[in-house]
Amino acid sequence: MTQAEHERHFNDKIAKEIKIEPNDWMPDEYRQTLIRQISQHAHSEVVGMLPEGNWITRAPNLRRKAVLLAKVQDEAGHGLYLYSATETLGADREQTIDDLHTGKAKYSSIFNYPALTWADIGAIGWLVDGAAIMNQVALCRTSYGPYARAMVKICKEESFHQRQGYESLMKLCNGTPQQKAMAQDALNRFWWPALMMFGPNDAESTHSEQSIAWKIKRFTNDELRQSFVDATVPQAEILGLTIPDENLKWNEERGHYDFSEINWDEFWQVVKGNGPCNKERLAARIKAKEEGLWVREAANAFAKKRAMKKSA
Ligand code: BYC
Repeated sequence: MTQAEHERHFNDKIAKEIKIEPNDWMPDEYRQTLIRQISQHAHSEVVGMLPEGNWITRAPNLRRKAVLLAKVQDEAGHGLYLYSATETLGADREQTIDDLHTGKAKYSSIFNYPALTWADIGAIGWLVDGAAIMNQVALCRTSYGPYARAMVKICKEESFHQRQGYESLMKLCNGTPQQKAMAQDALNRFWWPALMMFGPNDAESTHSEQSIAWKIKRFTNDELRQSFVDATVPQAEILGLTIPDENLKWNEERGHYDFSEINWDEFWQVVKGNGPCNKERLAARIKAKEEGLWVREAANAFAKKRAMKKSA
């Protein structure tokens, strides 16, 4: 096939909602966009284990500890499916991880904020996993097969994560005044960073237009952010908590909540590496890679030994 025929065939598949699979011809920019987005998504899952992992030993009881442990393990699994999905596009996993460690690759801004109290763990489940689901349910229909299929399983688990966070906050909100105040404080600190997870405004989003044309993204950043606000405000009301935005108001005409402008300066500062925990997060990942070297070396040596035995 000529280049033009390949392109026609590819565009035809996208138009007919036929998934693009690893061995199919695809434009190089489509491949690079997917490698960028999926690897950054994988990094977010793995770095996302850090703020919560920090609370496993301090969970208030055995049940909460078991649930948190399971959630953090799920995030590790999500990272692994997603790194595998990038490998189906020809990316080298080692290189992908090095790009995170050198600061070349991004990961979600949200994980550069600290989890200061136990209520933050509830708020992360409710808001951070809630925002993640809003974005990821749409990605179950993304045009690249391995990414779409990974997202189906990930969304099922994220849904449990969101519920456990909400249930944990519900308990605090029905507890002592101090516990409720702790929940409110967590909401105050996590609300705006959660809205930032959806990325820059559509006018500032460099990749959205092309990614939507290729059906990698199904909705724009602002559309998903609005859906998240609309779904989350009633949940806050049930908890009896106040969303920290004095301009938050139901707009009858639009059929959506209006809300204040995000502090974009803060967002870009965090994305550029100047958030409260950026340096700490990367240092933790680099340390984990160095300390795990002997495991990878042992596994490789064992695999080599087995292969030699087999061929003998
Ligand atoms: N943080 O053109 P745009 C989770 C970057 S983890 C940092 O709109 P795009 C979980 C963007 O990369 C949730 N950077 O980009 C885990 C681009 O820079 P580059 C993670 C951001 O890709 C543990 C530039 O800004 N979810 O679920 O079209 C516990 C311009 O943006 C951010 C995913 O990764 C940000 N928030 O749209 C709990 C979902 N936003 O790459 C939960 C998959 C934007 O040109 N990813 N940037 O250097 C996506 O859906 C899209 O990549 C985004 C951004 C909507 C995030």
